[in-house]
Amino acid sequence: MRHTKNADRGHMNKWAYLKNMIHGADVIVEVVDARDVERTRLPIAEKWAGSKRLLMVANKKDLMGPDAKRPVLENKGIIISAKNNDEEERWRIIRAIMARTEKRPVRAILLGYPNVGKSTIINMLARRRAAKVSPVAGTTKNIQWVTITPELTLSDYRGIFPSKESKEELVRKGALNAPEDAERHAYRFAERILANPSLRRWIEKTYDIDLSDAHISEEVLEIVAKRRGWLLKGGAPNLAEAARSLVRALKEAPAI
Ligand SMILES: Nc1nc2c(ncn2[C@@H]2O[C@H](COP(=O)(O)OP(=O)(O)OP(=O)(O)O)[C@@H](O)[C@H]2O)c(=O)[nH]1
Ligand SMILES: [Mg+2]
Repeated sequence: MRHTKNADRGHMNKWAYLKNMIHGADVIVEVVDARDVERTRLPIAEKWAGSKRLLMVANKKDLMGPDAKRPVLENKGIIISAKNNDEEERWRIIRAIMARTEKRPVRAILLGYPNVGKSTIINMLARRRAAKVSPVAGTTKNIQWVTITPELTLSDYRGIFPSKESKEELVRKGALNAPEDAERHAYRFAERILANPSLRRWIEKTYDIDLSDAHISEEVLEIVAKRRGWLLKGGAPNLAEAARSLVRALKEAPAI
């Protein structure tokens, strides 16, 4: 009994804490993935923030495929590529944040799915390596306030996602690391690759392989393993290694 009660309270606390953070901030920057805006939004945070204080920033523009449509953003949101450290983009974000409130100085918080690039945005705005960045989801653990201008202080926040989200969806979005489950996920991804011509072309280019003879997921993994020389002792392709590689590579795919 007691155990259940505590677990429930722990769950409540996580969201109550977030709600508190949102209420304490002047502006909430919702960072989404430019390749999949609709499915990387955070409805609960949007609701708690209210549209007036909310700025939507779609990151990883550089990973969008050539035929990708320009994402539709709420409320004059901004599309960027934080990795490029572009000074003009930097000012566009700062101005947009300042425009969301009349308060000075401004305290803003960055929210978003794990791995969408919140810490990269902090570093771009701070023009220095203020926050730790890595391709591993869940890198940021603590709140860290960084001074951007005399009138703007910013913090990122640990990556969050709705509690109903499935593990597979999270892995696909790069929001969950699942090395132990890589194989299972990779088989599903391989199905997507076979079904989606532009994704297929991208994988062929990335691994320098030809998938025209591949019809089932296992064949995709086999071709990847052979091309990379990942073989087991008897010479059979190391599908587990190929699976892990594929899951990693897909974080950079044009369509996620
Ligand atoms: N291609 C590309 N990669 C990016 C961009 N911005 C960030 N990344 C990469 O995305 C990965 C995650 O970046 P982080 O800034 O650590 O993401 P985060 O949202 O802070 O992640 P958590 O702290 O884990 O929630 C890193 O490998 C970054 O280099 C971008 O504009 N383009
Ligand atoms: Mg981070």
